[in-house]
Amino acid sequence: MNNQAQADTGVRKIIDVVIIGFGGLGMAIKLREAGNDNFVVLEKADEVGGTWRENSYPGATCDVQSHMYSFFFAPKHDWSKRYAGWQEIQQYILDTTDKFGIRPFVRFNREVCAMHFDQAKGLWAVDTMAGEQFVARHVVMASGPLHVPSIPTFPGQEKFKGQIFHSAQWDHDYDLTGKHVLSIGTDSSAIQYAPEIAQKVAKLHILQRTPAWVIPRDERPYANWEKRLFASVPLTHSLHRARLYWSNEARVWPLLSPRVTVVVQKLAKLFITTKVHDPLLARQLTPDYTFGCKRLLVSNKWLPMFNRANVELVSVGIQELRENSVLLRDGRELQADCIILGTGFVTDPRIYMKNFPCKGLPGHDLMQDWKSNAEAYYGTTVTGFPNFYQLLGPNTGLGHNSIIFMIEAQVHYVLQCIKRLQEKGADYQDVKPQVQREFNEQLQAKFVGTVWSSGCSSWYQQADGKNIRHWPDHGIIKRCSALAS
Ligand code: N01
Repeated sequence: MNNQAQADTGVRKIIDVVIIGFGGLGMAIKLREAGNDNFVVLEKADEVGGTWRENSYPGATCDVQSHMYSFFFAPKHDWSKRYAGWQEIQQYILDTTDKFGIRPFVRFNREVCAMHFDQAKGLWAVDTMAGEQFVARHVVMASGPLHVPSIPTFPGQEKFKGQIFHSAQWDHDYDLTGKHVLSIGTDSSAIQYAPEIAQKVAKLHILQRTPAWVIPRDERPYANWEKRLFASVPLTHSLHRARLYWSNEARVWPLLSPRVTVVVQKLAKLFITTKVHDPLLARQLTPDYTFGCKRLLVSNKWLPMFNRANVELVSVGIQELRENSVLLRDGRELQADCIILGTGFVTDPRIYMKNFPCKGLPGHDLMQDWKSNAEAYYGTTVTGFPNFYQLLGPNTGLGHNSIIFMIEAQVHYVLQCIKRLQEKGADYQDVKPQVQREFNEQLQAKFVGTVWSSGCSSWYQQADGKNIRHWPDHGIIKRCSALAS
């Protein structure tokens, strides 16, 4: 921290809870609801929104239904369609922030650069790049796991005269109309933007390293009468949410049970062959790994896009970039005005942390503790880091249902921890190493026999193959467990 800045601002009063990142909106709302106004939200940017502020590529949509991708305690009755676009989701976040009076608690342009726990005082000191230090009893890390774009470089890149940008850093000033575009990656982001830009570019080459399993999207707009009904008869909204919840929850069966996987995988193959006219192309787009082992993609537009005359699948890697083209490893040279990187995000075990030192009890630095193995208790509390909570931490991802649901369960758990500490009158509480270890042993045992243990590799795993991303069970069980702990 800058000494001058520290002298200027001084050390702040003790705050009860510092929330880092705007994934903590639900946490902030629930703290207020519990009568706790002694908290701040540190936000690195100048506006709230997180993922939905940053990912503005064409077609950016949530692949979870809007009524499930919103807080139970902050419903929006008038979602325009089943899967809202990023603008509508971002507007929901802005509206919810204001509706619950959270904006005054947000400190914008405060990127956290270090934090450490003072054991003698039982307090966290949180330093920001802006030069302030916030001293707090509790810290909730809510900055999301996928935030640093993974940007590959290629031989000869310095010669390339065209445009290169990442899906999460979309260049909206660059007009793709009539351009020759090479798009790299065939996962969640690429399958959303590629069908949109295919309609305006002259040529779109899609570079595929690994095909993805894609399932249909049950999309439709909501009629005005439905919006009015949801708003005026809350029970109908609750029933609609319940229906969506259980239909999503049903999707976990193929992931947990190999026998069901086989059947669903056949249906997914059928989906490819019915949507892609060219049988050879359909084969190239069919994964050779078990359905659900990597993230399942939801789209009605991705597969039919390959029937377009101006779209071509490329299944070999890049040899080098040239001034106006890309040379492939098979010797083909593709004209290219623009390269779009749908290449995802940096995903080592520290994805759950920002790249800054976080020092807990003596001998504990989270960047080191999680260097090769990210573990937490219920994905939330971490041994050696008292009064520290992580939203969407290790093994809290759901492949089949809404992460907002997981956040709600975690927020409830954090509130319980805070209340318990107050009741005990203690300075801090920490998860016993043995409790965390046993929890994680049981959790990892649940992966055995599921699709996630079927051999494919993905960013769900750390170097030794251990899955540190997924909750290997039903969402409902997660919720009950989190509440009981
Ligand atoms: O990134 P990804 P994403 N050369 O890492 C390929 C969330 N999300 O941005 O599979 C060639 O999944 C890579 O190939 P391979 C969601 O959690 C949510 O698409 O590694 N190819 C893969 O095809 C998601 O999981 C929504 O062989 C390269 C792709 O690029 C997460 O974001 C929407 C390469 C990267 O896929 C990330 O999705 C969008 C290289 N050098 C995203 N490097 C919702 O709707 C990478 N690839 C909620």
